[in-house]
Amino acid sequence: MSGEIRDKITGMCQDLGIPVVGFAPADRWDNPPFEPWVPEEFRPRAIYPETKTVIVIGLPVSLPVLETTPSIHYHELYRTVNTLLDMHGYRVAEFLTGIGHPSIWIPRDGYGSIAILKEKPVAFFSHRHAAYLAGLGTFGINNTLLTPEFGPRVRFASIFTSAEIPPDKVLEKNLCIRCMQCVAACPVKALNGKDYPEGLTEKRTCTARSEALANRFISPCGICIKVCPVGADRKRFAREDMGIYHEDDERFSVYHRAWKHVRSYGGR
Ligand code: B12
Repeated sequence: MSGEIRDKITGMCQDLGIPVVGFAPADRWDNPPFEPWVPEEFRPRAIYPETKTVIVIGLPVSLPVLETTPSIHYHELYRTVNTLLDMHGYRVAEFLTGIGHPSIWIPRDGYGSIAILKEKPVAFFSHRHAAYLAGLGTFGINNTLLTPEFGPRVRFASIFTSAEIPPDKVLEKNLCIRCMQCVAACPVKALNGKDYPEGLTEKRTCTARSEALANRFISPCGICIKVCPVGADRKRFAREDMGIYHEDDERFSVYHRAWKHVRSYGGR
């Protein structure tokens, strides 16, 4: 068990500007914390048998940009964060392989097109479950993983490594406050207000909305993560008053005008 490797990876993440990183032993997948759990063939050791530890990295989704959704601005942020996640994941894996611990990067998404998702709405590996087991957060009513720093406004990628690395503890306190703002705000009513995994999004409806927005170059949707009150980022951006998302709240009309402007350009 190498604390030295852990220090090297956390140092590397700091240098790369990755604010969220966690470590989970691969055997944690074999003790389901809830049901239904990730099926066997979706677990790290089934995918890469050498895996001893899964490293999960996370990059934040900037709240003021997300607030413009659906827009070209959020679309571009999403693409940029995705590219960085994949690049960083690749680099961490190659670094570990180079120092004698064979490792592989797992892409942040893992699907070719929305049309494919409509047929089969799952990827070969779930980063949310990995992030949960690496102690980075807990599941919310909105079906995403909420973190203390960024609430659900963080995207993940994972690295499977043959190195044994001291793990993080799974978070015990549920971060979701069950305020149901995500349920109320979902434009296609894809959330049913139950806890994960019973509250799983109506995947087809959610995917259909994503497809409609993609055809207009303004995907993804992201409204369920925009309205979540959890996360220290809200305070950082002075966004603790949720009245800001009520278009008829005059106090925030300057923001509403700004979002309307951004939404009017660059997409259809
Ligand atoms: C497919 C997908 C979508 C689809 C379908 C969404 C959906 N509701 O499932 C679309 C394109 C619509 C979508 C939308 C969004 N997504 Co998305 N998406 C994914 C993706 C690529 C795969 C998810 C997956 O397949 N997991 C694997 C299965 C095992 O998990 P599961 O579906 O929860 O399955 C459970 C149950 O169904 C049950 N189960 C019971 N029987 C069976 C049988 C089988 C065969 C399986 C597999 C499971 C199963 O067991 C499982 C465990 O509990 C992941 C990236 C990734 N590779 O992880 C991102 C990901 C989940 N998405 C993300 C985000 C942020 C979003 C959006 C907010 C859009 C956005 N970026 O603004 C919305 C949120 C929608 C929502 N509220 O759920 C983030 C979440 C980050 C976070 N903080 O949690 C991820 C992790 C991407 C990333 N790299 O960060 N997404």
